Amino acid sequence: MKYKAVIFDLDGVICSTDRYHYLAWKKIAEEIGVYFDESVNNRLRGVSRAESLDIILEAYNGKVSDEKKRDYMSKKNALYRHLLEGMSLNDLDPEVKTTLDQIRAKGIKMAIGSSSKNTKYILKQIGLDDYFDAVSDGNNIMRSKPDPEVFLKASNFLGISPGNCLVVEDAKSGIEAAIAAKMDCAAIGNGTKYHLANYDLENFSGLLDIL
Ligand code: B16
Ligand code: MG
Repeated sequence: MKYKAVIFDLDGVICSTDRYHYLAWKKIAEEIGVYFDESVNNRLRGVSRAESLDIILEAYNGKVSDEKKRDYMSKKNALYRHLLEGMSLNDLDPEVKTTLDQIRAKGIKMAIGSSSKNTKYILKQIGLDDYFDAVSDGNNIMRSKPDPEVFLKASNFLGISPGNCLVVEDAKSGIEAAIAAKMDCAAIGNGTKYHLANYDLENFSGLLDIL
């Protein structure tokens, strides 16, 4: 079997926290007074908090100090964490959990590869803390997607070479990161519209047809 491991993106793949990123950034964009919609939000998928703010500020005429940027980022994270607090085991789609369990039953290793610094908290909220064989996230990388670092670290943590890993992604930046890591990629949700991945999944359980 070609794939010995699957590396899952978190926000927008394992759970719908991409919606919470959108809501929190929308509030910040309103405070700054710049236009923000789903298409701007799609450019934030997979990129770090600081890079996300820079993308939002492209629409701003004027200079924003580093101190003010830190302020916006910490406000955004507080809004986002507040939304995460309301999450529970019910926010894990049964289709996702059943599919993960079936992948595990095949003897395939599983890891998370997320740009988020909130990964551990989110996994706890949906009851998946301690579920994955490895977690590579925003706390152990220097460069976020489309840089391959987060996925290469995940494959290293698992002890499985990149050529035997399949990445599952909803972000253009994430698909590009998988390609740069020389890993195959299955796109889902927003990620399918770019037709850049090896597979475009209609739903999460479609993974079982690949593995
Ligand atoms: P945080 P993923 C990414 O997570 C999100 O897609 C992206 O929108 C966010 O800016 C980034 O995490 C950083 O998140 O502010 O929680 O550290 O899609 O790579 O799982
Ligand atoms: Mg994502």
